[in-house]
Amino acid sequence: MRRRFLAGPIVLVLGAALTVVPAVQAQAREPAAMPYTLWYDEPAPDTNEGWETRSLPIGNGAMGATVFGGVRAERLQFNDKTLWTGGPGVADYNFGNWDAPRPGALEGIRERIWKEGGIPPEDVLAALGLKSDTPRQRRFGAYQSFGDLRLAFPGLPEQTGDYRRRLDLARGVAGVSFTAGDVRHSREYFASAPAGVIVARLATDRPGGVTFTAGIAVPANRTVSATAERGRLTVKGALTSNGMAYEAQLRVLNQGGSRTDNPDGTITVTGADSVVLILGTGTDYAADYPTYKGEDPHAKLTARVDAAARQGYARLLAAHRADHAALFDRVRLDLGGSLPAIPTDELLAQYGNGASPAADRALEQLFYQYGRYLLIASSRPGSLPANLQGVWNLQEAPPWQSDYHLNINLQMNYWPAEMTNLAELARPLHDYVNGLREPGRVTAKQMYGARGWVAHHASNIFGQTGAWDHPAYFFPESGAWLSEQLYDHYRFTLDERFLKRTAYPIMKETAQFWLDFLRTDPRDGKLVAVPSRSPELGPATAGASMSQEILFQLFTDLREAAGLVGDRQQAAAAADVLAKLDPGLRVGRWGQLQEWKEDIDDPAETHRHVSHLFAVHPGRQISPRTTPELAAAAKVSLNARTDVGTGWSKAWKINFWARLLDGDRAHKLLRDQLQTSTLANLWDTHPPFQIDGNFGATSGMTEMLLQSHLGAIDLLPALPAAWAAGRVTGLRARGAHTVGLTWASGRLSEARLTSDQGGEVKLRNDAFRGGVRVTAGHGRPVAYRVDGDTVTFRARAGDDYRIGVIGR
Ligand code: FUC
Repeated sequence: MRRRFLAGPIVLVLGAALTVVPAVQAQAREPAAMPYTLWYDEPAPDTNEGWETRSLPIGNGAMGATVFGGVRAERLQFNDKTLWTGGPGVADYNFGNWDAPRPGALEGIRERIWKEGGIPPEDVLAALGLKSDTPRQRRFGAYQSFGDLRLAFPGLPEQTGDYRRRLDLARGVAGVSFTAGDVRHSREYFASAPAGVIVARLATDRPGGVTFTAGIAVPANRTVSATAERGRLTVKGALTSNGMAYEAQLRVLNQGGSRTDNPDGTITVTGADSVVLILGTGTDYAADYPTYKGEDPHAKLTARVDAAARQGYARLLAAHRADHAALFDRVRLDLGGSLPAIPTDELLAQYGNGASPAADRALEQLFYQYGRYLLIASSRPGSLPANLQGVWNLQEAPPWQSDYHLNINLQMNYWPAEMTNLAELARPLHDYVNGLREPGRVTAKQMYGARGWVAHHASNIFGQTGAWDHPAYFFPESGAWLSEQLYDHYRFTLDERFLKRTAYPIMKETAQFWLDFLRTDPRDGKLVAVPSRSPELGPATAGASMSQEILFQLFTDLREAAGLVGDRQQAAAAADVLAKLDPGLRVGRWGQLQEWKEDIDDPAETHRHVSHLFAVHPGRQISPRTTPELAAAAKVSLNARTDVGTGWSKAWKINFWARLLDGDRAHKLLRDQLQTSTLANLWDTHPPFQIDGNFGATSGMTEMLLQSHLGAIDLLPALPAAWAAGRVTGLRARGAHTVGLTWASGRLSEARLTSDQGGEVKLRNDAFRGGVRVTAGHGRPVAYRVDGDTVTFRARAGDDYRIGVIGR
């Protein structure tokens, strides 16, 4: 175990480390009527690996917890997204910037690149003055585990019957139940966004059956004091790294029995009928440059925990369920799946073995909704965005700091948000990007002598916008990529206020940086990024394809957005850049889409980043519908890269193949991801656990069913043979439309559409060639036009339209 727990003031009564539970009885199978439930017939082992592969996550955006489900020793490892080491609390924190400005430092590099074409990326770092920076980790910091809520039930037997541990995605509730002797025990856990706390209820079907001791253990990298007073357990202190103050409070509310505050800071309940636990956390972090420090968390935390305690369990649960369902229930997906009565780990293990296509479809449906569930649990307005592990982290030194990687990973986390009808959950991303501008201006000026703002390949919660010392990581394009995502939020929602106040100012300032950073390539007179790299591969060059594609998108979006907000000057300036900008699209000597401006792609390269296909997804420059030759080249590149890859890489490839309109190949990648990059708790694994692959897969599955990036709304654009019949409701399309689809025998039967704001709608599907009928709700006749595989009509805001395929 890497973690150490403080002995000191917290002495835990933990009972047996892990209860061995007999295999599930055949008669005690889970009812098949819970299509969105992950369930298991044993607890997660109380180890790091058990946490990663088997614990079950709950979260309310700001806080998260994972449920192990031990019978005699229950463990809820919990997190608060603001608890980080590093940052301004560390004396020499510098936001990743230089200590002294070095404008012009890159000019020599640029000269060399013009002459040599490509140079070792290490040379760029040397010119930037970045040496191998051991303090980096210390300054940059890492996301932390807050601690573990441990519940010890020493009176329970080793042997239990009918054990279940489950996570109900639709209700947003995790649970553990079993029989000990002839007493039925049940535990329920949820993370409430409205109440801002994690709630548990422990009960038995016999009065007086609940006896346990609760304690909170925290990692050793902080000071700690733990006290128990009148059923309130308080654990507080400060991180050694940066002095960040933290506090957790647990209220223990027993019905019946007795409760004792122990001098060691634990609380014992004896013989209660039921007990409600309310857990809250806080830190003195504030998303506020440059100190990132706010007030001590104690007062607000106490108020929050007490307010929740006053509500009582029934009201807390009802409010949570209503809040959760209002998001989760927006999308239904039926691929013809039918859940067999086997635990989820067995379902996963059997997936794709040919025995039960209906079980495979059920797992796919579950995995799809799990991506949505995880976003609901890890990204709520007012909290930081979902990081590399969402909101869940166990370690002091988590993989890649469990940070915000900006060269694909953070972006991928939010791919499903708009299209799966969770647009408001992207607000933490918008706020985060907005918050990078202020530190990013300093970085732009110090490192490049440029206006605007810049961030590089990874950031923390303390405004790190400077470059990292690693040669793989030179990526000033992150802000431009994030701008594309902000503008896409507008395209999906048509929220003009958001465009004017948030997206447009950010896009404009991002573009300002690029106007200063771009250079004219003396070889052909085109504007290129230099130095420029294809994430995390190859030499430092001028105009690597991904850089150019991202910038093409930025200036294209900017031109359009400037038109919308009436900024004519900016629209003209963006048009001017676009006329000179190298769009980054070239077909190379082996028919591939070139990854660099020079034709140097190695056909044997299988690197997980397939960056030059940004133009296919999430970009819009390449599609079989608009640029068939480039799309064919993209396929050549993608095939050369093979289908292997880390979890997120496979997920991205689902999106690519969907955009390339090859449903069977997209489905093959989904299958690969489930079979080789998915853990028993359905978390994506890089390896190790990394949540982007979950979000990327949900996005990819949606892209198979609906696309709207090219103007028309493309219905079932990449339907695989395996999904011959199905139904989906509640998807969102750009233009602020909600779309439902029904299909059978691999062909669309009917589409339903409602439009928030109305306007012209153009739908595309091959089946329209055979005839179509458009009707509106309330029997209103609708004028429509069929043209090949498209049907066009004017929608009225709020009306419900049916687009039926004739002959179906
Ligand atoms: C990028 C990827 C790695 C990993 C890390 C968090 O650097 O290349 O595979 O996903 O981010």
